[in-house]
Formats: sequence, C-alpha cells, structure tokens
Amino acid sequence: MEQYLSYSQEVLEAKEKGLPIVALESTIISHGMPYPQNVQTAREVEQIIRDGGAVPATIALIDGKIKIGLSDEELEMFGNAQGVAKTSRRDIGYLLATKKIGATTVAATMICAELAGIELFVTGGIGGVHRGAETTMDISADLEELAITNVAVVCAGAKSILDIGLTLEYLETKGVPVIGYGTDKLPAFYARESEFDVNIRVDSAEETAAILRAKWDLGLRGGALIANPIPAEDAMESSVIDAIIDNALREAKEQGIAGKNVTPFLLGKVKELTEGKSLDANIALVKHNARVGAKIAVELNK
Ligand code: PSU
Ligand code: MN
Repeated sequence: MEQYLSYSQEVLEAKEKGLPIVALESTIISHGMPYPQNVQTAREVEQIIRDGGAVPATIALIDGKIKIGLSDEELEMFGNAQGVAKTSRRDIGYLLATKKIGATTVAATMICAELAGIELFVTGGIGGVHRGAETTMDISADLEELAITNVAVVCAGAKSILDIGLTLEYLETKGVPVIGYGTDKLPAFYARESEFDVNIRVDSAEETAAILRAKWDLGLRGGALIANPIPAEDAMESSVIDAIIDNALREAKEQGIAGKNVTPFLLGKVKELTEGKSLDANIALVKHNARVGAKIAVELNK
C-alpha cells in the first residue's frame, strides 16, 4: 500500500513527530471554486490550520501516487489546469494506474486520509441526497464513505442544492453521527440554520474529540459529520439563496446535466446568479471550518 502514498516533507515530519494533521480535499480547488480565489483560499486555509497548531495535508492524485500534502506549485496546478479529473471512490484505481491527475472529492479524500493515518478532514460542503433523488437516484458517494471510513469531516452542513432532510435520513440509516458544533440545527451552508435538528450538539473541541475517540475505540466503523455554522457576518439570507438555487436546479434539468457534473454545475450557477456573493460566503465558511478543525485535531491527538 505504501508504494501508492507520497508525503510532502511537512506532513512526513508531522507524522514522525506525532503532530496533529488535518486532511484537505482538492475537488473544492479544481471544481468547487474559480481561479484564482480557489488557490488563494487553499493556501490561506493551510495557514489557518498551521496557526491552530496542526499540520495541513491537502490530498490529490498525481503521477500514479496519492499525494498527502501538496507543494505550492501543485496547489497552483490544481487551481488552474484544465482536465483535472473529479475523483471519487470509483475512480481512484483507474487514475493511479493511468498516472492521470485527480482532484479528490470528500469520499476519495476520506479514503486517502485513512490510508495515511489522518483522522480529521476539513472542507466546505459534502455531497448528499439530491433533490429529486427518488427518481434520479442521485446520492453522493460521500455519504456511503461516511458510513464505512474512519475519518471525521468538518463542514458547514448541507446546502439546499441537496435534499437536506433525506441526506440526514440516509446518514441516520448508515449510523453516521451528525454533530452540530455550537448548534442544535443542521447548518445549511450559506445560512446558519436549516429546519432540521442535528443528532448531537457539542460546544467544544474537547467534547467532539471525546465522542470520536469513544466511537473508534469501540471499533464502530465509519466517520462523523461535524457541522459548523457559517459565521453570522458572512451568512446569506435563506430566501435569497433558495430562490437562486431553485433557478440553478431548473437550468440543470433543462440542460440534462447528470452524474458527476451535477454538483459542479450547480455550484457554478449559484456563484454566477449571486454575482460572487456565494463565493465570498463559501470562502469564509471554509476558513472558519479550518479554525475549528485544527482545534479538534489538536484534541484528538492528546
Ligand atoms: N459541495 C461544495 N463544494 C464542493 C463540493 C461539494 O459546496 O466542492 C464537492 C466535494 O468535493 C464533494 C463533491 O465531495 O463535490 C460531491 O460531488 P457529488 O455530489 O458528485 O458526489
Ligand atoms: Mn451525484
């Protein structure tokens, strides 16, 4: 297995010294945000994690290897290059064997983080059960990964391009803890709250780490979702964002967008229709998640 893993110097040293490490995904860079804000955000998020006393490990597939920790040039390439494959669980073997460049989704990043011995992963939003999934069967592989892979994911909840209620039902069925970080309601990404209750509320990193440790000590397989609301000053009005998401969903349907292209299409449309306001919110919430994620990683490492 080790032949497929390639660590950056920073992550290698962190492993040797037993420092807390936080995994980061690369699909958010290649397919979740436009250039150059994607690369700038990726760098700032890494720095926030360092300032929080942990070591960042951005994960991607390059030249037949799973890279754990990217160089500055590699971050730039993922932000700017054409034809970077959006890589989920099903794609990993193919991309490694053909030495193609792959940006890892939440699912693929969890797999690679577990292989590298990293327990905590910070991102913006996860995939979920899409609206209309009762006919399209569009359910993100991220949810199945949370069921089986032992990595906790800090996110800002689920955005309403998804069916939030069905996403929570799916996670409940699969036994995935949904932890509200300082909130009783599942956050809705751009907004601080949805109408749905979380499974557990926590108010500190210590408490979060204790829950994760007890679960894993018992051999209870799978991850956990730690849902951290966007800071109030960066949040968007639910009515505004919901109307825009409805428009984006209609366009996706009209254009017959399907499969792995659905989420990137919707994210791009939402950004266009909010004239970039959604991008500012997205950047702010990812940074906030990095702050919280670093704290939890430090506690988990104690
Ligand atoms: N949600 C976001 N930004 C993102 C994604 C989701 O707000 O960048 C990306 C993540 O990489 C996630 C993936 O794992 O989209 C889910 O894609 P799909 O719905 O096709 O599983
Ligand atoms: Mn899908």
